[in-house]
Order: sequence, then C-alpha cells, then structure tokens
Amino acid sequence: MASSPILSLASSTASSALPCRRRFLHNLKATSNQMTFLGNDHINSKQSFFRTSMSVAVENSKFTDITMAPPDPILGVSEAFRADTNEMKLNLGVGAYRTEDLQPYVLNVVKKAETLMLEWAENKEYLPIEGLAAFNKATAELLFGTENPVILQQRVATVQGLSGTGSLRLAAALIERYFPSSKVLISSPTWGNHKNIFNDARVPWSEYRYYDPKTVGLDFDGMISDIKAAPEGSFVLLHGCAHNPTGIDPTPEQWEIIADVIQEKNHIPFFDVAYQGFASGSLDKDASSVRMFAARGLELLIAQSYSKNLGLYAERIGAINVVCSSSDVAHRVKSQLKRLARPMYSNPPIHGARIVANIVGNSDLFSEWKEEMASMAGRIKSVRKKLYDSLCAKDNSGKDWSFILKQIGMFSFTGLNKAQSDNMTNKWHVYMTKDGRISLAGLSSANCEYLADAIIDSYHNVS
Ligand code: PGU
Repeated sequence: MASSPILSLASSTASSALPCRRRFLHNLKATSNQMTFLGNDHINSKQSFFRTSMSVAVENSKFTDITMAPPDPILGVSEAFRADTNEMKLNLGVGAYRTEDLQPYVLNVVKKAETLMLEWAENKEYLPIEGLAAFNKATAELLFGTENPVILQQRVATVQGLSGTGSLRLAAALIERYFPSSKVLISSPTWGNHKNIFNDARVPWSEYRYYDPKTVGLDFDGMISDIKAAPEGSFVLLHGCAHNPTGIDPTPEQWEIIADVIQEKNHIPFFDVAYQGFASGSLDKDASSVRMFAARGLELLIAQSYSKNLGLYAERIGAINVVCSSSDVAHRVKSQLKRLARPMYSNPPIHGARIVANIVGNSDLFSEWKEEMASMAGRIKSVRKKLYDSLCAKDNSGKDWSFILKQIGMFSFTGLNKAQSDNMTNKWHVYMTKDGRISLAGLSSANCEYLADAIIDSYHNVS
C-alpha cells in the first residue's frame, strides 16, 4: 500500500514543503483519493467522520457536471504570454496600446483629469441607472457632433454602459425583449466576442460576407447581397471604423450603398464604435459612417467604448445610444434600457465616466487628448510601415505585402492560417489570435524585423 502512488502523494513529507493553504488543499485531495482506495472500514471512527465529510465535499460536488471552459480566444492569449519565459516573446494578441518600450500607457490627459478629481474630492454615491449625466451628454456629442439635429432634437437615448462589451450586451437585451423575431447580421469575420454576446442574450444571428481572402480586401458584393437577402427588419451590426479583425473599412461611397440597402430593406443599423479617433487619429473622421446614417433620418443603435481611445480599458466606460424618430420615442427607449440595466448590474461605475466628462468638458484637456490620440495612432501607423518594409526587404518570394499598408487601426489581418499562427507562437514566441490577427499596438520598431522573420517563416514553411 505504502508504495501506491496515490498514498505516497498523501504522505506528510511530500506535502510539508507546500505553503499552508496549498498544503491543506493538497491533503484534502489526497485524503479523498485515499478514501476511495481504502474504504471506510479501515479507518477509526473519529478520523472517518472527518475524512468522510471532507471526501463527500470533494467527490459529491453539485458542480461535477460543469466541464472546463476553453480559454478565451483573445484574453486567453495574454495568459499564455505571461507563462512564456522566452526573452523575445511578443504579445500581439489583445488590442491594447503599448509604448515603444512595450509598456502599458496611461494618457497624460487622464492623469491630469484624475488629479483634478482628487482635488475636488467628489463622493462615491450610486450613479443613476442611466449613468453620469455629464458623461452621457459628452459621449453622444462626441459621436454625432454638438450641432447634429439628432442631438438638438433630443432624439438620442443614451445610457452609460460597461464599456463597449456591456453596451452591446444591453442593446442585445433590448433586441431580445422588443424584437424577438428579428436577427442580427454579423460580419464574417468579426470581433470574437460578438457572437457570445448575442448567444448569451438569446438573439439569433447570421453572418454576412465581409473579407475576401483572394483580394485580402472587402468582399463588397458579397456583403451587399447578404444584407439584401436577410429578412426585412434585421439588425445589421457594422464596425463604425477600423474593422476588427480585418482592419478593412468600406470607402465613403461603399458606406452610402450599404446605407441604401439597409434603408430599402427596412433593416436597423447597429454600429459598434470601439475605435473612434484611433483609426485615423481624428474623432470626427472616425464617426463619419455613423453620422452619415443619422443624417439620412434613420433610427440606429451605436455602442461606444473608451477602452482604446482614452486607454481606459479597466474602467469599463462606454455607452449605448439609440437614435429614434422623435424625442418622445427616445424617452421611452431610454426608460426600457434602464429597466434592463437595473437587474443586470443596477448602475454603472463612476470613475471612468468622470474622466471622460472632465476631459471632453474642458477645452485644454480636450485638445490635449486629441494630440495624444493622434500620436498613439501615429505610432501604430509607423510600426505598420516598418513591418511592411521589413517584410519586403527580407522576403524574396515576390509576395505582395502591400495589403498590410491598406489596413487601418490597431490590427493587421496577416492572412496566416491556424497552423501558421501556431508556428508564430510555438516557434517564435509571437502571441496572436488564431485567426491570423496581430495587434500592431503591441509592437515596437525594434521588434519589426523579428516579427517579419516570424511571418515569412510561418507563411512559407508551414501550410
Ligand atoms: N467592439 C470591438 C470591435 C472591439 O474590438 C472590442 C475590444 C470591444 C467592442 C469591447 O471593448 P471594451 O473593452 O469592452 O470596450 N476588443 C479588443 C479587446 C479585448 C477583448 O476582446 O475584449 C480586442 O483585442 O479585440
């Protein structure tokens, strides 16, 4: 018996080197194993009572049918990255901005706003369900422009959300409750979490063609015909700018045609705006698709996020806006968004909302933000160019890498397949999503050549 691997695991010498809490759990697990092996008869009654209750607790869990969930395709990449000890490792998985030294970046303008907030020593009372009024005003004005008729006519129902994800989720709950027979059309491919959001909200969805691997560009005809073919009154999820993961946006002319078809089919446009200001460096330019739809008098939904453009990732600050045909409708829609939010999370957090409201509401801070945003967007553009130059200089196969320069925003969709992406990680320690997306925001000029070597090797030597 003593030589049994199970029993020897339970021996006190093996466990004594472990820290206290781990030792307890270790013994607990070993005890349960031991129980299975020995059976109750061999143990005296005092021990038996203790061990049986422990064993029952471990073995008869009500949760045994819960299987292990797979790692998240995006956030799970960062976990794997942290576990890698190789010096050359690069985290190009999550879309989070890094400095040239590959350090996380807190914008100076955010630090200034926080210093002011500390001086004012504001309280931490609950916000109203719809969020901070000054934030809701600022966020809608940033999206549409202060003079936009939808703002002046009070036709926008704005509710502060838990960043982009929470705002999309709230909109999904609204769709599920008030449009139970409608589905959402999602681009193929799209940000990995979109499908989860609609699945969990029990909103049916289907895909429209978006990316054409042959041209490494937009499959515009496919997109249009799929939107046309969808049942009337569908919600069409569109990326306002810097499409994730492809980095390919429709041209202004193509946006007009998309709007024509959506209007013809009585569909409802639903924008996800997670990168306003981050794509082009200009807040106004990056909102032009949304503003064009609003100018047509359409009703539409827009989820916003301040994770990227203000670097407020962990503050979870964003909003859901519903543009309605009248202020009366907007009023009612807002009341229902609040009703949905209340049992989900009651009311949103205040800190990020104050930061945004204070920056947008102060002309000096606002100008400083625009400069910092343009410089973040500029750094990404410059590593994009350097990566392209390195690929051209090192690869003599004649492959055309110019698609990388045509993509915009944080990401580059490299065209690498899953096996090739695995090679990037396993051989080169470059962490990225398995759809071939790399976040250029996690790249520095110093690493462009290394990344080019990794891409060329994976592209040519792995099928
Ligand atoms: N919508 C799109 C298109 C996004 O790319 C993201 C973030 C979001 C919404 C949600 O961001 P919030 O932080 O909730 O505002 N996508 C990043 C971040 C990591 C993740 O998947 O959440 C990404 O790497 O794709």
